[in-house]
Amino acid sequence: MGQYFTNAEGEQTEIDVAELQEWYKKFVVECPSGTLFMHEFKRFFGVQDNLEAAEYIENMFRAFDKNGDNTIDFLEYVAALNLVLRGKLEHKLRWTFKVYDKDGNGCIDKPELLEIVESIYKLKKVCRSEVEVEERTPLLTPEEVVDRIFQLVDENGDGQLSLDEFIDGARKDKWVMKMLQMDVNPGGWIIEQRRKSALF
Ligand SMILES: [Ca+2]
Ligand SMILES: [Ca+2]
Ligand SMILES: [Ca+2]
Repeated sequence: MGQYFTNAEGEQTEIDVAELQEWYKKFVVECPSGTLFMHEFKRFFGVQDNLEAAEYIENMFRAFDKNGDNTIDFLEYVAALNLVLRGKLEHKLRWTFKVYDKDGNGCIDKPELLEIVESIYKLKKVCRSEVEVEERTPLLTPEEVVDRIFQLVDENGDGQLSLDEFIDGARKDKWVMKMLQMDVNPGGWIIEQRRKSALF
């Protein structure tokens, strides 16, 4: 027996009741008002004083906040966690696309991608991720990463990444996937933050 939720793709996903209760317990303990504001969200991730990570968290918050009322309610919280922790690759890529597409016009342009790549770089340093260490090749600058992603992914060369280009590009090219996976796989990052946080 489980509770059904509609995910970002409009599909029904089943969530185990016991797990849901566990999530809810954590949610109400940390968030008695039932809605999560940006500053609380940041506190849960322990980044309220970390300006470098703040931008990434703000993008993530916007992607979690489906109805755009600037708070995250329990359903949005569950939908987001369910996607991040268990979603299929394509769903994660769609979610990532939404995080990257800051102005929400349905395309990712270079400044949007650069902003994200830069904040991921800083964040990864902050979190002492293995991502950079495991790379034997010299680390590209964020600008170089963005240029290369556009070269590989912007198929029609219009300087914008559409959702289809984004998903196809990530699937076709291992390097692109890896670069995007710094964020495509926010699950790993969130699980890491979870240990430091009572909320997740
Ligand atoms: Ca909301
Ligand atoms: Ca955009
Ligand atoms: Ca394009």
